[in-house]
Amino acid sequence: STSGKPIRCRAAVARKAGEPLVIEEVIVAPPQTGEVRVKIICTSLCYSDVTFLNLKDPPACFPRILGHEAVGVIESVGEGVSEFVEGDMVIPTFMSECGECTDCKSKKSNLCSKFPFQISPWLHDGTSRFTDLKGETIHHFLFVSSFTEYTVLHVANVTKVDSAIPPNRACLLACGVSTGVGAAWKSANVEAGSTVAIFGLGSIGLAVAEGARLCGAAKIIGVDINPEKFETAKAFGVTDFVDSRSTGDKRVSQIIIEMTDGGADYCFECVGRAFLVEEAFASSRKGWGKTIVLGVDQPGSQLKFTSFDVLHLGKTISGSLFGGLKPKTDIQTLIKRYMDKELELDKFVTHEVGFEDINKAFDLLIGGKSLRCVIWM
Ligand code: CXF
Ligand code: ZN
Repeated sequence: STSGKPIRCRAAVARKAGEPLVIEEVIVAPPQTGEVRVKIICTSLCYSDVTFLNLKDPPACFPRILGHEAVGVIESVGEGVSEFVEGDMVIPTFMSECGECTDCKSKKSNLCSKFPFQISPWLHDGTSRFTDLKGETIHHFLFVSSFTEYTVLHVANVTKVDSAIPPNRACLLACGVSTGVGAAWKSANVEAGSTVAIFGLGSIGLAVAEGARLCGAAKIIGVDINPEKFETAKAFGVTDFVDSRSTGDKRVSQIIIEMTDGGADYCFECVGRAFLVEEAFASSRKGWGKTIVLGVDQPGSQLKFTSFDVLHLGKTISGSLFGGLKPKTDIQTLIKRYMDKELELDKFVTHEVGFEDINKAFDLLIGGKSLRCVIWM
């Protein structure tokens, strides 16, 4: 058995900003107290991996093992771990759930305060389990680092899953699809018959549509600069489309207000641009309109809205990480809904490649050719 010993295996290492990942051998230390070592089965690529590969200034950090949408099997457990045994199928998550803090105990929050969300280059204790063959430390990413045959995770970042779900579907639930579906289901709590507007029809926007469709939304308006995305979007429940590049002298919000007789009940920003958040907020209905921010903008980006809107028009705006989902309970619910053929995960997987072709997955996503590309280890 490999338990208790360092493992030498292949990893795709981000060595320099903007450059292709380098597949090389690395050493993965055994799990420490409260940790597990996981053999990755497959991982998919999320746009955040691209964002952090391209980043030149902090929180950029190299060399680093990126990847955070994966599924794997427990290879060994550290001291004090009773939640998992060797052979368990698990999904690593960038959101932690200690189960004991005020946030974990509240059903209103998924922001664990014992192991807070951070873009840290380390595990929670400020150290790394990865070294290269020259002895240099390799950094972690989002407490997951899945672009490697083996990784080490804190148990607060691991959810056990039923091995009946195919791995190339399970991995999607670790980030993008759960974030979008969760935003509609948990953060917004979209009701049957309501109207929804989604800004940005990438994987996250389409996952919001899928969530809104499951919640029984009557009208789901997709907004994008690329009208070609509408055909794909129809399969995800989008019923109407606004091409934001050809609205004449009208603002997108004016068009949505006309389409919804006063504004959409729920608006979602899935791009990460402040002006689009403002447009989404302006598109939401007075009295009860709710705007949910999912997109990640540049650090320090500011939002502007009038106090009239907030006070007199009774609108609300909020954000959520991971769609407001609690990893250890809500991923199970999403798996059940996939198994019951309600949640459609298959349509998100547009490509699959072997680990040696991981850089092709990056090219496909950056080129707008893929939704989710599964990378098999
Ligand atoms: C994101 C969440 C928001 C900050 C950057 C990372 N997580 C996954 O893609
Ligand atoms: Zn992600």
